[in-house]
Amino acid sequence: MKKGNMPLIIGVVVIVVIGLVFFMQGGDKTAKKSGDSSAPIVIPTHNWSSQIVMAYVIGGIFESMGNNVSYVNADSQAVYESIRIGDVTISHEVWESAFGKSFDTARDKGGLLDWGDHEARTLEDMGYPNWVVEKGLCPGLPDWTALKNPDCAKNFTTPDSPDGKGRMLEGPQTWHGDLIPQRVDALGLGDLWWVKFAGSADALWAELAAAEKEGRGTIIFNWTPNFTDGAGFTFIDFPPYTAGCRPADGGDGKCGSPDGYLKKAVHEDFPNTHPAAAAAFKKMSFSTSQIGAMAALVDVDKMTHEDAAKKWLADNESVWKAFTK
Ligand code: TMO
Repeated sequence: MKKGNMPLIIGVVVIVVIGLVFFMQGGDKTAKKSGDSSAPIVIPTHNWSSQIVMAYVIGGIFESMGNNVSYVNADSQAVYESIRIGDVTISHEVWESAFGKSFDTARDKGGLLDWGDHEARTLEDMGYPNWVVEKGLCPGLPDWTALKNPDCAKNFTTPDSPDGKGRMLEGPQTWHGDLIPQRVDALGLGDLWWVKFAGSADALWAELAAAEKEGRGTIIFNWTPNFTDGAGFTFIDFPPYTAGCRPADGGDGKCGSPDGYLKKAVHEDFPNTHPAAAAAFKKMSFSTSQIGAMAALVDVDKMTHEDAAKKWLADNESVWKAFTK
């Protein structure tokens, strides 16, 4: 070997070693390929089934793109401030009726971006299983004025009812505060009805089963999309919602809930730190039947939220892979 070749050989070796180091870094951090940070995308979980399953569905989609994900259990009102300041990265189920006000407040302060709506529209309101009317327990429903009839209200009393009033079982108070008790009073129903808050979504479904077994009427808070879609549940027709009709917005409270959006939101830095994941999340849109199915895997089929998400992803590859392209 000629002495004069040494610098060339050393040069080639150095270039090969540098190339190998770059290759290996790229190999174990696949997110690099897309330009996304390896910092975890923080996804919140709340206390109703579709939201938790969808958290793992979206987390699974991000992971398939090479991203890191972490999950944090968060209060469903306070989460918008957490996203605004960057402690949480996204929200994938902003329900207009329950959370629209908290969402607007955080967006207006700056730091939280509206990332578009799902295809599904939403309704969050009081309603009843259809057998309540089939059994003649409250003729005239779903028109709310049927609730003014004392012969209706008496069929909804429970042992804990004050003065024998009919009971309405609202969801956890963190969802809507005093919205429903205020409405009951505003509509002049307070002498016949009282509102109890359930501790969890599961307590609502347990109430449906208990009332049917006991043959008494029941009115619970429920929503769509949910596993109860198409399963014989009817929402009560209250006077229509109009902007500003709620006491929290300065109104008299004599109104039902809106035909609402189901929105997505992100921290403002997300499109910079994770451009590929942010682009995929922007495209994500789930339908009423897709979201109902996510809830049913847990509430009907009794799967864990994580297993439900894995099954949903396995059964719907063509749906979600389109979001990542
Ligand atoms: C926010 N929720 C779906 C429980 O109404």
